[in-house]
Amino acid sequence: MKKIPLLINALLIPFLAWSAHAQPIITAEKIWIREAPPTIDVLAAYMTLHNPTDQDITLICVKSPAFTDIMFHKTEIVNDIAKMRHADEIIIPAHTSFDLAPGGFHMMLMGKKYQLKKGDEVELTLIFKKINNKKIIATVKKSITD
Ligand SMILES: [Cu+2]
Repeated sequence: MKKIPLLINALLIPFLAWSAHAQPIITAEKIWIREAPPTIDVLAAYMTLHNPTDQDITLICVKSPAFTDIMFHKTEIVNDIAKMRHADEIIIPAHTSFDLAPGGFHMMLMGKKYQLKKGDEVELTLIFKKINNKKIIATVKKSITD
């Protein structure tokens, strides 16, 4: 009988170590989607991502039940005209916050599957290189201060 607790411990300790390591370590705040007229199918999402770890973390894609496709864009001013440049991934450097905000990086939400209005909440799944996915909730707003 005395051997049983030892066996359980031997199984449990590696499991606990594994599950602690598998926790998402990125935090996201100020997560919002800019409200658009009903005829517009492409929206933009903004947020601040924080990486508290010693390693750079790479966001490789985002999925949502509300959109068919999500891409990363950066707005840049070229000859006084705002243009959007595609980015393959977003790197959040160690011990740094990364802002996705109007006029800079954003998530371009393509192919809206249903109407979204102010106050609605949309699930986004952030998919990272090397660390676990993280589900977050974005709120539809007219502006960040809305
Ligand atoms: Cu864009």
